[in-house]
Amino acid sequence: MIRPGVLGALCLCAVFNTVDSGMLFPQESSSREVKELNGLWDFRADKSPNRNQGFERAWYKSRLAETGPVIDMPVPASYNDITQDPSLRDFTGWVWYEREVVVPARWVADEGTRVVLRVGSAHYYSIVWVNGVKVTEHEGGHLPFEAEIGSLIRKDPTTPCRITIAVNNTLTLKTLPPGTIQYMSDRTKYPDGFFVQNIYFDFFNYAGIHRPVLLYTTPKAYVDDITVVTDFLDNTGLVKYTVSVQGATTATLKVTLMDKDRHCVASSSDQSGVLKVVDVKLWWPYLMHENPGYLYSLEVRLMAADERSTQDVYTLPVGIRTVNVTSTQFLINNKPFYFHGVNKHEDSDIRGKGLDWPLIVKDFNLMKWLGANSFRTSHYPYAEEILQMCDRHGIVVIDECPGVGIKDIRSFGNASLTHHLAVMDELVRRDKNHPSVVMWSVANEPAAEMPPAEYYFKTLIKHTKGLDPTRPVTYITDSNYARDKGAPYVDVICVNSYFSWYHDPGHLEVIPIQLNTQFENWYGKYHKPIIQSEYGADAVPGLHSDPPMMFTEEYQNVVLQKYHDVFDQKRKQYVIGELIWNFADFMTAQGITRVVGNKKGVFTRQRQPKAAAFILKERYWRLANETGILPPWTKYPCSL
Ligand code: GCB
Repeated sequence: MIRPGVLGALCLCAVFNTVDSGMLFPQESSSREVKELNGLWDFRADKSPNRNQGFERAWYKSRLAETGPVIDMPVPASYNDITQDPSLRDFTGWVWYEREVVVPARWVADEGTRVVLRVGSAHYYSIVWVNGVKVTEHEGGHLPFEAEIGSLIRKDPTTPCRITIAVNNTLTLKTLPPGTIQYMSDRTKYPDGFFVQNIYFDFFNYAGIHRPVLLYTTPKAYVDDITVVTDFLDNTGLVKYTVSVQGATTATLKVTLMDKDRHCVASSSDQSGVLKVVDVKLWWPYLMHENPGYLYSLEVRLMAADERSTQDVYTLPVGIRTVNVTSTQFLINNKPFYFHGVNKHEDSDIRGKGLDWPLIVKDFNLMKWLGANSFRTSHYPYAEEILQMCDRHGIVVIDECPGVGIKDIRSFGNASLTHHLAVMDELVRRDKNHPSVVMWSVANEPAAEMPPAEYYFKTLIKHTKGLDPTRPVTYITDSNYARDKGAPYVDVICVNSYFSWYHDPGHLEVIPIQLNTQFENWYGKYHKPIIQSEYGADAVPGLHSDPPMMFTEEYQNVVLQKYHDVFDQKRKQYVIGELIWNFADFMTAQGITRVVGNKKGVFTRQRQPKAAAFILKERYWRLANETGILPPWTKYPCSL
């Protein structure tokens, strides 16, 4: 039985997110300002038995500190690992954040300024108030949401602007990812009110405000969205664009495409059109070209009606490239691309899933050191700041939505599907312009053999292709090739397998035959290119044995090498990529198969290499030398 308390408020406000406006990444320009609200917020977890006291007593109406004891909470960060309180680490329910902000007087004085409050992401369900007035709510833990708050802060310009955000991490059968709340009623075993959050995925359900919160301004008439699709013909690049403007009845635009040196290469005054770029510099992946990640800048100027002054200006980075899939290849700019990359998590000590620049830059340095040219955003959309890094560095991305752990047949119902479609709308809206994103992944290891999976995935994939006809769509399967209901609808088959680990543990000798059979079966049935989207083995750093035994660094090495031997045969045919599970060790729920987290990283959680990192580095640089066009300084063996 599910008690109304924890979930009641969730259901009360379960409106689906609507995608009726753009979600351009906030940026400063001559017409826009940004004020970051990162730092310490007041925080209070609602530990009342039904988790509903905050709503019953309207904690949003006054300062949070007046409702009861508050603690300091950094934003962005997960709250779970910040204190020594075990009940907060494993908390399920509503937590409350609050911060007072001094809004620049000119923002308040100028009625012609839109002031927008934006949350990069908060896990999982959020409600936002400004000075006690609700301004928005949002379902979903990995994508941004925002609200225009200008009129509210202008009501009483003398008081500071008080922002209250309530966040609930409860997962139900209809959330993405799904989960269930289970109450234990046997009073001989469990205390009164005891319940657990069950999840069907293998990472810790970190919660809180995970990405930056900020205020930004735009003029009343503003550039609301830009969509670009790129192509090329011989030496000419084609940038098809559409600009959407809000707050103006007619829009006079100046659209200018500039190269890296800020020279104009094409321009237009139309709201949509195709810009032609002579002698185009294409966007290439890292290690595939000597100048990877080349970005043009698309400056969109919204002019006042008399065309003499600019009302709004927004500049979008644009990489010109194409993506195509054949029955045996993945083509970027019509050249075969082989994914030699990693699966990641947003995960680190203390911060949990909170965005952290030192960690992001370190991870990029490690990926480049490894010779990785790609990663999958397992198992949810990552911060847009990370995709911007990928655009600039030429790291190719398979962009995954939070459809992980869809195992219960009740999570294939209409309400779940409607929400899943809405999440894809939001994901594509946010990430459509990133050249690094080359494929959408709509789910990871769903129970794809269940009868409802066929309708579910057919609808989901068709919908995603409708949103973005330019990128292939996949989901990640671990189900049997003969029974997988969704596979006929994907463009690329992505398969996870853990031979000699979850199957035949300890028997490294089965890997060649089982992996070969896996590939032959999938290709034989579907004639689509295949990515090994996960493989690997846990290794506790510093644990050694020879002959290799499970959980030692040697065993992890041999698993990798045996998989690699088969990849080397099959990549000559139809295997188009290999993504190691995982880049780094990461936190999971506690359980008998996890020793303080999942240890399949080739780096530790603190980003130090295990022996496997060196095996992978050798291989990836060798692959890059075979498949890419490397500048001399990166020739293998490299000195990076
Ligand atoms: C998988 C999952 C991933 C797990 C991994 C493992 O198949 O997709 O989330 O962490 O296996 O290590 O069990």
